Amino acid sequence: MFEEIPTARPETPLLDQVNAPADLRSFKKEQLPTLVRELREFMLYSVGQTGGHFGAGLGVVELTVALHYLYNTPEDRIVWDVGHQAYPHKILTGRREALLNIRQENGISGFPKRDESEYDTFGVGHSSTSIGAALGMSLAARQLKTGRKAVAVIGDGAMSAGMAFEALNHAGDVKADMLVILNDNEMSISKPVGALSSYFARIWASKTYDHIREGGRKVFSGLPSALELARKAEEHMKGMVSPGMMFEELGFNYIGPIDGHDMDHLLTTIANLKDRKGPQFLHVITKKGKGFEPAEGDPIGYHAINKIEPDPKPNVEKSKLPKYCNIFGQWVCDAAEQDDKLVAITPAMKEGSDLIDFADRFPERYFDVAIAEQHAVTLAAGMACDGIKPVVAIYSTFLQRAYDQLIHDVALQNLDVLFAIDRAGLVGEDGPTHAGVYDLSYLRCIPNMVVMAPSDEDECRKMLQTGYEYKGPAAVRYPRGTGQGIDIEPDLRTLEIGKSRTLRTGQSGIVICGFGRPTYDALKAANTLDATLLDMRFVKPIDEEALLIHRNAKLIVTVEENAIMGGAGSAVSELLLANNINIPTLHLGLPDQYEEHASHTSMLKRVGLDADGIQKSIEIKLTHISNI
Ligand SMILES: Cc1ncc(C[n+]2csc(CCOP(=O)(O)OP(=O)(O)O)c2C)c(N)n1
Repeated sequence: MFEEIPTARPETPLLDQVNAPADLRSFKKEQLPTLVRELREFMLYSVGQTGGHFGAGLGVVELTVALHYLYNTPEDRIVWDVGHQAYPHKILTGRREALLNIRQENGISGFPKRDESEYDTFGVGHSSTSIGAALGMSLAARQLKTGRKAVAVIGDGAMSAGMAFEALNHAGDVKADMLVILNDNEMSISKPVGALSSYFARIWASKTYDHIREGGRKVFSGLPSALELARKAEEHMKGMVSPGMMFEELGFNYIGPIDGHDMDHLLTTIANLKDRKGPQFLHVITKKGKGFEPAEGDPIGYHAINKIEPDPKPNVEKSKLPKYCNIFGQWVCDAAEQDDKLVAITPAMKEGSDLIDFADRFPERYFDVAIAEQHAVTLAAGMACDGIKPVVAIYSTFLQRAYDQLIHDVALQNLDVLFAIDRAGLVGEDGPTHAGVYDLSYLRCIPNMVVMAPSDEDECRKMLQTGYEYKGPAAVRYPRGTGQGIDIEPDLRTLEIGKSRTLRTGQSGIVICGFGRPTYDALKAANTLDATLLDMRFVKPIDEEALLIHRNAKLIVTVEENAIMGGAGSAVSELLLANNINIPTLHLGLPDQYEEHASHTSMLKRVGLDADGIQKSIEIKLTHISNI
């Protein structure tokens, strides 16, 4: 058991010999426990150097070694769900040194990625896709007769999503040759919720059955008629205790639960399952943060860690500015104090969305629905039908999962639901899988929606209250990270819907329309260029009046941290066009490509959304205009 994260690179002589899983497969079984120890220590050291996902990877070290030892990877396909647990997999698949740059600019991704390595069979980041993807691979192998095997490794948290069950249902139906490994650590990011987690706990508790079953398998293996007999006895048993019955009903052969840190047991069981026909389901119990004492004791706190600073300076205070998620966390408690109809819904992101206080103070009005974004939105719709005012706290990137529910269940019926959309914009080291850069485009085309983007923390609080009081579907999309250091009015004030504010009046004829966070960077550019700056506040309804006043502007510039296509800038152009106003416009935002991970500051610079970039783009546009 490790008690500290090493800050000096540990000696890992055995691990150093593994440059690909084929090297690992040349080891004797007896060497594997040493390899496991070295892998765990190297991972501790490496994540300490870079920061990143921590507990989940430590929990699957034995499983990762066993899978690469037994399967012929990359020919055989291992699909990791979410991918936050794939650090040991990356280390064993030729990226040991690269791990020291994980999530850094130009370094490897924090998640499996197909164009990073042939061992990364499927790109992930969002959860609950592994079974569907592995099933697709298994059916491809069937059709193309490649003989390739497919394994999905999915956590108990990720298993709570509908997608996982849709894929299980299908796999059973087509009798796919595939293995699903449920990595059950009794944790999601926080404690998992729902009947499914209680179900897993019951299976885990039914040790007697497990022993009989395992014993039966060992004794009768190789004797077909006896095996048949054992199976009958097993069916009988299931009638009494029924662990794993649900998966058997879906057409899977359920085995487990087994100890996922017992290397011998893992190797024997997986080796047995590997060549069996039909859908196989192995339930493995592991400990999140395994092998590192503080993480075993605090799996929530150690889900992910920050880089360990080599020389921490106790006097250098971290930014005291509140994060946007804290602005939301405070507002939702204040609003709940005033209105007992308010409920808050989160799809498994209690900590990330800062609903910790709310859950403590208003437990009966707090709903963690597990990783089930679609359900979160439809649940809110149902509540809104019957007099409750739901606030759905959801990350922009995860709301993508619930788009139909947003349109069909909420907006089409004009239901009174507030969406507090966090992590809108670029999200730095988390990279393109988690970027919240499409929401303005996908929200503004939905009838009935009010869509707001705050430029600072005080605006954010007011917009939340505005959306809350608005009788219909409303969304406030705010970024990851901290505000601008603006004083926050403690009262619950609202804004007039569809009204912008003018932050600066300039004489150059340039009018900049800021949407959300980049507005303050645009202000710096406006100062230099003597431009007028509107903080538009509302992407929908857009402030028509304010824009039409500037019908004779020399140049209208829009700035947003969203895809340019279909975003807030498009709304401005549509309005000008509809009013037959033909003046030069410039849309600044994100280009039509995925932005690779880096620090947020560096990404903004790359896409020209920092103050300098905004100014330069305007200057270039001005030269084009004057050349016409
Ligand atoms: C669709 C989606 N919603 C939410 C998340 C955020 N998220 C990342 S990991 C995680 C918990 C996953 O729990 P589990 O599958 O049990 O894995 P563990 O971390 O416990 O190993 C969540 C909610 C996500 N990645 N994708």
